[in-house]
Amino acid sequence: MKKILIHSFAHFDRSGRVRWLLEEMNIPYEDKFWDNKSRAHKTPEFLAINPMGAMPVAELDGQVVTESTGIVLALCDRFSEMGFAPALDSPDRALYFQWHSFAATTMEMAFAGYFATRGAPAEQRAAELEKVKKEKAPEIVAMLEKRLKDHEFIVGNSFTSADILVASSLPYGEKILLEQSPILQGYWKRMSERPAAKRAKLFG
Ligand SMILES: N[C@@H](CCC(=O)N[C@@H](CS)C(=O)NCC(=O)O)C(=O)O
Repeated sequence: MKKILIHSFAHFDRSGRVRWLLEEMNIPYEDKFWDNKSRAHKTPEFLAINPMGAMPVAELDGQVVTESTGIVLALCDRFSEMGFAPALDSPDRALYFQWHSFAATTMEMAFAGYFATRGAPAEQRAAELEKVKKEKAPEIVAMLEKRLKDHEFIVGNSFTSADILVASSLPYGEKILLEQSPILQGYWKRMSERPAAKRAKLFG
């Protein structure tokens, strides 16, 4: 495979998921940073790459792939021998898909209203966050705790890209999920202290 190119704003956006996986895999990649302050992602140059005007984008062997989850899954497939996804015939495979989807849909959607208040007055943001805390967070925390109270990883007995998806979504909304759960805090510490996560600078 040619050198992988990752388009992103910086280390702290969803591109960190892709970088974290590549660091775990020890695969070299190149970063191309776009300036979100000057809205470089809405210029014709970037829209020609991704008409959604959103990061991250990966170039894999000349193919442009968007969506952080899609890129992560594509890399797990491409380098399947590295075991960052359970094998096709593994009993863990179904739960691997479940947790990928849980992070990319359920967790993302819970915070969508809050994300949409970016730039709004502080009181409006706080009210939106309070709503998430009361209405959505308890069931998400319960779901994650059910698994993580007695397991090191979100699926199976080893680290997979589902851990990347779930762990990278945990700090959403000023860390309100983590605040509510020592179990999630323990998982978060285990994941964020992995050397590859640190090299990816996902968590600052
Ligand atoms: N579902 C997409 C979300 C992409 C997304 O919204 N990216 C943010 C940065 S993390 C972005 O580019 N926002 C700028 C915009 O949409 O204007 C993914 O997971 O890659």
